[in-house]
Amino acid sequence: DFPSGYTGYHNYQEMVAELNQTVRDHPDLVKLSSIGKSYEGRDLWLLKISDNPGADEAEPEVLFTCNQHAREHLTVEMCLRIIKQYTDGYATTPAIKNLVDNREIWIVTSVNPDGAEYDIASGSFRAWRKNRQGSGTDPNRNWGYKWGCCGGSSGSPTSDTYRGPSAFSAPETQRVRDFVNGRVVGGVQQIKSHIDWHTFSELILWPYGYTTADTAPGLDATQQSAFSTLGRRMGSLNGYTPEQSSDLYITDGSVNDWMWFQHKIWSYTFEMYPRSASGTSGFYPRDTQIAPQTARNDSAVELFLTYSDCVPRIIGRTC
Ligand code: 0X9
Ligand code: CA
Ligand code: CA
Ligand code: ZN
Repeated sequence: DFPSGYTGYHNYQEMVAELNQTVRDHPDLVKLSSIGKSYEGRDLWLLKISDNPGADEAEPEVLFTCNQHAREHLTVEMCLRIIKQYTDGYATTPAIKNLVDNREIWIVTSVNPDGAEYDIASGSFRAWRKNRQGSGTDPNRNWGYKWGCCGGSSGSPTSDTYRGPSAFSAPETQRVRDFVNGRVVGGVQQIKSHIDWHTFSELILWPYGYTTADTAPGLDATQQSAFSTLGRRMGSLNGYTPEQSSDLYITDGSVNDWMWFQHKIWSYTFEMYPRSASGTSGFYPRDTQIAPQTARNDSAVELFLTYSDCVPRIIGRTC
């Protein structure tokens, strides 16, 4: 389990308990389901937050995913924070109610529960990143757009950025892919925007990751401008640095590139606290950082949800 100094973090069982408690507290606002199982057979839980959550209403849908990378435990807390804000806040905060009533918010609190549990199983952190299939696949190099194209992943199974033997070879990315593909209703993708939460470096990143070019097939200058404008606006709220993801380094097979190219979902990566650290210590902030570092993103998340129906609206365009 989590070592001393970290017991405020949720392990898998505690995360599931929290999701079930949310269902008991707010049955009129949330619906909990599983999108399928991880490699080791853990359920990948999906919470929907909206008014009339049992109905598929004609409201823009938004997706948050957390914990693709095992050791990035703070991101699970971020998804749980969003859940708390948009359920407990519903009755008391008009802006929250307005967003919940006019969006369908999907949250996968842990995309990689096997890796996260492995990271803490011995009682001291293993600095584990990948899933637990064989020597481990990096989920964020396993997505199916430009998979393995460009030197932004490894073909070596022992590498921390191993892309897997084929695109979507990891059950975890398959399950999220199938859920997202399933949100195409009547030929129209219902999910309009997405944030994938990571740690660390305090960054807001947008596509593409596979190329350093600002525009590329499927991403024109107007779209790039909308991505960067919303990215910069969110960065001014949480103090993170906004940039194209390839400005950090080239990645291929990342979730953002697939979400954008395949579905035109406005897909960002947020890299949370801390800004810098030595070695892998940055993945392990004490639990006293959970409250401040998740609350820090409240206003950026609210702005994101506000524009999530039509991100180009932020540059005066219509959708
Ligand atoms: O390398 C990653 O997958 C992410 N950084 S992390 O330290 N959390 O591993 C960055 C992903 C950048 N996103 C894209 N290239 N789309
Ligand atoms: Ca609704
Ligand atoms: Ca809907
Ligand atoms: Zn990560």
